[in-house]
Amino acid sequence: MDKIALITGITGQDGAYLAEFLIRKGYVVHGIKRRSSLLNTDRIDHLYQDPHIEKRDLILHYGDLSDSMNITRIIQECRPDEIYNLGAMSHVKVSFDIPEYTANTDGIGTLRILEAIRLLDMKDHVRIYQASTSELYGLVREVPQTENTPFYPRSPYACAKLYAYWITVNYREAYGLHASNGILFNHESPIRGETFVSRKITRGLARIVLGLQDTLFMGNMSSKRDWGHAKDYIKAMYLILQQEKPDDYVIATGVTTEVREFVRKAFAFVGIELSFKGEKENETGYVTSVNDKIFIEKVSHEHLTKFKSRILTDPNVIKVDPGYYRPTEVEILLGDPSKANEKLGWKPKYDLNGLISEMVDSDLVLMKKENYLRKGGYKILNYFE
Ligand code: NDP
Ligand code: GDR
Repeated sequence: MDKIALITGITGQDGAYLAEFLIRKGYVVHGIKRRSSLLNTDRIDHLYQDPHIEKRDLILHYGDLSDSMNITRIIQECRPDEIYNLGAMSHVKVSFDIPEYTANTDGIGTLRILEAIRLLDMKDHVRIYQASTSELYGLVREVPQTENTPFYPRSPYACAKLYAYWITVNYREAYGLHASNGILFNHESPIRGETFVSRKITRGLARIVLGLQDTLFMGNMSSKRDWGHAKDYIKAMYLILQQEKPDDYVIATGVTTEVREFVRKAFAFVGIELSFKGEKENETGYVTSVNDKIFIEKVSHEHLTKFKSRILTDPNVIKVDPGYYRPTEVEILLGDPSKANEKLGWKPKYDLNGLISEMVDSDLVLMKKENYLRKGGYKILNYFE
């Protein structure tokens, strides 16, 4: 019998990679997608199968983590062996604008799944992965952070995830559920949501070099993150559920980098050297030199000439908009993945340079397409945040 997995948040970055990974392993994957006025299944389109096909390995259900009956019914219908709870309002800054919704989805949503399993008497049959986060460490109590570092959440998102973390532990201890937390540090990819900082940078860079945008406005560039690749991190989720005993694991690379340095590295991939000057909202990132050969190879000769004349009038490609600051910031995250290394045998394949170069290349392809459409007189989307 094929194993059955249920993924909440299957339309998101991690859900899409995990679904592909599990299908390749022979699983039948069920996913929960939200009703939306526009199609929201871009990331899993390549996995989609016509509902009229008989033995499908991807089956989507309409649902929402705020709807207990819906969640209970889906679990009852598909009777999964493994549940990956990845669904969440996952943007830290946005959680300050919609704190109640975030608590309901990210916090109580987890409880709804756990209670459904208890109610359906499936606790001996199913294993649950909870998408916990390094944001739990917030105002960090120690560096690096391990499974034993105390939590200090700094946003409504992190507070909601704190509840989800502990209710997962509680159901494990109280009812013997095979329920585990993966405390994942930031992980990115070419399909990362456009408003997270990594993707905002690689997308903005691609638009700037192609003349589609003049400036990239950033928030706090001094914060530091431990960035990995989502493809590595979804493997850790799978490994966590293959363990005989449920447990909680930090998943990280063990390297931390400033946002400012991420910007600098991304621009260097297309041959642009940046320096930064000024303080806080007066800080700018300006072009100090351009390597013609790399620029032409990655972008084009035509755009090199245009970009060079543009920086003669204004070399400042990065500016700060305090609108992107958060009321409370998480300044530094650095994970110690020793436990995952030892117990799961998990090690990331990508380093930061590999991640950034893949993201830059992918966004260049995407924005070249946009540029081509624009030149042909077709409408292209605005990217307002
Ligand atoms: P995304 O934002 O890319 O995806 C979130 C998914 O959750 C989407 O499928 C979204 O649907 C869905 N969702 C949102 N609200 C609801 C709801 N009310 N009911 C059901 N589904 C909902 O996140 P990631 O893939 O990056 O992250 C996956 C999980 O891991 C999240 O829980 C996140 O908080 C957590 N996490 C992520 C980290 C990272 O660095 N990426 C690090 C640590 C934890 P739709 O597509 O319709 O919006
Ligand atoms: P984060 O990711 O908050 O760590 O949460 P994000 O990429 O949004 O921010 C990382 C850091 O960059 C700073 N920053 C900016 N951030 C955004 N989004 N936009 C900007 O313009 C900008 N300028 C600077 C931020 O202040 C922050 O310090 C992500 C999400 O995926 C969560 O769901 C997940 O739990 C954590 O990672 C681990």
